[in-house]
Amino acid sequence: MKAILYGVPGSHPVKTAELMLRYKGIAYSRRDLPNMTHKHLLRVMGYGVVTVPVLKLDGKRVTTTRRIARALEAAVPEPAILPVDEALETWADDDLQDCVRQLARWSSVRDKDAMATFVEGARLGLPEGVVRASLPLIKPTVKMQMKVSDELARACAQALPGHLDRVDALLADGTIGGEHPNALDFQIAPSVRLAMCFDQLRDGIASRPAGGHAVRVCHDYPGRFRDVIPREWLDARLVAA
Ligand SMILES: N[C@@H](CCC(=O)N[C@@H](CS)C(=O)NCC(=O)O)C(=O)O
Repeated sequence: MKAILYGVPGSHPVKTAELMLRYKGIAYSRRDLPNMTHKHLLRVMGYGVVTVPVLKLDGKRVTTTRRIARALEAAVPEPAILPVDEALETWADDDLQDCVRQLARWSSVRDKDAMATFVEGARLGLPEGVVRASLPLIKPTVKMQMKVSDELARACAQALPGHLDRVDALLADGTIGGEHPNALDFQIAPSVRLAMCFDQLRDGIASRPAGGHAVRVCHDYPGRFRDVIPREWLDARLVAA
C-alpha cells in the first residue's frame, strides 16, 4: 500500500490523519505544503478542496479527516476505528477543531515568535533552518490570509471551556479514552493538544481529563504561543492558578 499524506506544518487535523495512519500500521510519507498557499496548490494537485489533510492512497485522492478515516478503515479493517457517533464526529471535526484553529490563527499574527515554533519536524522539502530563515519573507502573506477578527477569537476563547467539558464527559462515559482508540479519539486529541500550545492554557488543560487524554493519544505536538490572549477573554476555569 502506498500512502502520501499532504499537510501544512502545525495543523491539528493533519495530526489526526497521521495518528490514524500510525494506528492502522500503514507506512506513509508526509509532505507539507506552505501554509495558506496550500489552498491554491491543492486545486492544482487535483484534490478539489482547500483544506488539509489530503491523502493519496494507492493512487486514489482522499480528502478530509472524516473521509480519510473511512478510506483507512476500508483498506485496513483491523484495528477498527469506526463506527463512531456521527453527531459527535461532526462536533469534533467542525466545532472543536475550528474553535482552536481560529484562536491559533488569531494568535499567530500577534505572537511574532509563534510561527517558527510550529515548523519543527515539518516536511516542506527544505531543511528546517532554511524554512525558519525564510519566515520573515513569507509571514506577511501568511498573516494576510490568516485574518481572524477579535470578535471571533474572543468567541472561540469563550467557547473552549464548554468544548473541554464535553471532552471530559466523553472520557467519563467511555466514548473515548478506552483501551482501543477510535476515530473520535484521533479527532479530539490533536485539537486539545493545539490548545495546550498556549502558555496561558497549557497547565489548566493538563490538569483535567481532556489534557491527559490529549497527551496520551498525541504525545508529540510542536509549537508555542506566549501570553497573547487578553486575560478577560479567558474563563477562570481554563487558567491554572
Ligand atoms: N475539518 C476538515 C478541514 C480541515 C481544515 O480546515 N484544515 C485547515 C488547516 S488546520 C485548512 O486547510 N484550512 C484552509 C482554509 O481555511 O481555507 C478536516 O478535518 O479535514
